[in-house]
Amino acid sequence: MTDNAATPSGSPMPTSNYTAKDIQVLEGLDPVRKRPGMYIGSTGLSGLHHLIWEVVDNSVDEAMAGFCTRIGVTILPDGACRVDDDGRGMPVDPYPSGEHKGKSAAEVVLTVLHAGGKFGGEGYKVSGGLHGVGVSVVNALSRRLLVEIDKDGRHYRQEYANGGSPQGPLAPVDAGVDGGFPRTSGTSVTFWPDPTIFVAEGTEFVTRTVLERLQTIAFLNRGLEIVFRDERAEREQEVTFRYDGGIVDFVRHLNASKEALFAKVAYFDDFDDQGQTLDIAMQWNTGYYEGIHGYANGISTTEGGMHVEGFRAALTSVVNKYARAKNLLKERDDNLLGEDIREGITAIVSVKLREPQFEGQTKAKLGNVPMRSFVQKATNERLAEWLEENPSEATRIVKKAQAAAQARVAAKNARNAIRRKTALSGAGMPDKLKDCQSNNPGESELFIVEGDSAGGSALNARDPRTQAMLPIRGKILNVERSRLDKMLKNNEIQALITAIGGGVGEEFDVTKARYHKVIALCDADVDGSHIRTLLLTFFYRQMRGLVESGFVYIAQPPLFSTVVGKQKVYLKDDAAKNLFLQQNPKHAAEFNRLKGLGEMDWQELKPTTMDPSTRTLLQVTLEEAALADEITSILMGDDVESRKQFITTNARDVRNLDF
Ligand code: 0RA
Repeated sequence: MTDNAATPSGSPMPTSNYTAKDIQVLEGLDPVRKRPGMYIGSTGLSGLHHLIWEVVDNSVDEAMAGFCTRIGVTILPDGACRVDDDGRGMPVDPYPSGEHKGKSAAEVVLTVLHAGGKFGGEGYKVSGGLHGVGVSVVNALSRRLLVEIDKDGRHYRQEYANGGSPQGPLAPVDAGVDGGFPRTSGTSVTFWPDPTIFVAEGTEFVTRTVLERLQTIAFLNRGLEIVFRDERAEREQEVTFRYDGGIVDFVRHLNASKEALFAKVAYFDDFDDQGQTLDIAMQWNTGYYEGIHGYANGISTTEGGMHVEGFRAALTSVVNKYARAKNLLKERDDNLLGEDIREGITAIVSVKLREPQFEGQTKAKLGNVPMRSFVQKATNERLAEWLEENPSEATRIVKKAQAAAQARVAAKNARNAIRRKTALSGAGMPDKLKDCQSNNPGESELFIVEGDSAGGSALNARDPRTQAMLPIRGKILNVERSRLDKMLKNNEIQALITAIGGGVGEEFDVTKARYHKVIALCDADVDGSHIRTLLLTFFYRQMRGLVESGFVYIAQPPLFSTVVGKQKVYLKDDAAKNLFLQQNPKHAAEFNRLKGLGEMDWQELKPTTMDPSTRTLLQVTLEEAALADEITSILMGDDVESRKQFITTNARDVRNLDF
């Protein structure tokens, strides 16, 4: 097939012959350079990395077709990216006739928009291409691109410059490619992203981004070996991903920091007569949150879609049917709800299909309607079988769902009780709350104050017109470990919910919040930081709208005071103290370390921490609250190993834990 390749005898054609074609090619790829966003989403870092995914997807397609076992992704010392594989090698034979007569198939793939995949007759059944834009887009957005193909004992190469202009034809040469591993056949594509395209955020690949995506690809393609190499100075490293368990390993990986409900991972796959496939793996953990991760052709569908809908519907019906059949659910019992069954689940629902339609806000929702019944039918049959074959695991699943159902009912009762209490007892505000006089949420602030003694000086320091105060005693209940029902029985939490006034959980309504600043006022020590983290976790999980609206703040009481002349100066932290010393090198007076809010009198607390005209507040972003949540999960969750590891790796940087 290849002896009649592009040019006989391997002598490169003179470049001048290429000028006319150059212009054609550049015209062909012109739309890509004019509107890169249309093809790769953006010209920021996400678009830059899109180039890698596009090239890798071609090699993954070759792997899915059964011809490739290893893929190398290398960031070269000069910042280029090389993707090589041990597949059959891109086709090299010349087009016998037509518009592209005489050009190699590889050149057409690299220079003609949307020419990928479909050439070579058969093509692939399904394509992993992100939006299938093809490798010519990568060529168009690179200042230089080198393709090397090993095939039938020959090594071919061709180079492009300035957004896809061929510098000669594809031709066999003597020297072999310096790829990630030895091979008898395969393809390498090395590209140098064009800095005139990726202006805003540059052309530097982010190791973490690449590693994460490659690991996911390896999980989704069982047995495929992906070798990542970073050859850039100071960050040399090599990482190999290969999962012989595929998405079963993926589920174990996701559950690794949690306590699994049982050791087995349920797995099944299926395909239809059009070559569409599904792979599903799942395991429950003892936690309370739902983690169903959908993929379509290897792309994460974070907004769900038809495949996930089909899975959820079948899961609810299969588990209920099983529970009835085994009399775990009695005749008089209500059916388990989907949310009860999904509590603590970790699942991967991976489908491959022709022409995926991506919809939704972020184009991350699978829209192909037939996928719903395909997944639903397969899950109905295969999961039912799995439950029959694994009765002890099946029983644990049902029991956990029943516990979740009970908790759901209890939580509803607890919520109703709080609501009734609020309705009955006048304004219904908690006894501990020292409310402000204003009824205008826009100017009202709620200080959540750690400890009673602190409450004393804060009470005097506040402006009673706009500043309310709620003292919190001890550590509020850790929300990760306890279900909503228990949490709602906790006095501190009840007081917090009632005081804020917008409800809790899914029903939380930020438009009903009584304060537009909710301020955590905690000590600058370890206990204070713990309470702060727990508060943020609570807001993140149960009053997310409050965080999203930017209504959550952290007060910053000073850690040091010192005297300058007759004036007392307060310094927020070590950094502020160091800066002060730098600016006042002759300063000799001692620094007082303020141990806690309790030690400050109200005359100190007011200007430094509470008076809006002199204080500084830290506004909490959703990301910070999410981070607090993550830290809480690790620090308070059941998995001792993760906790140990987290504390060990972060011990030197405790400030990161300190919100
Ligand atoms: C179509 C047909 C053949 C190989 C490929 C595509 C192919 C494309 C890429 C892109 C990156 N790596 C690749 N590996 C293979 C087979 C052609 C033949 O057998 O001659």
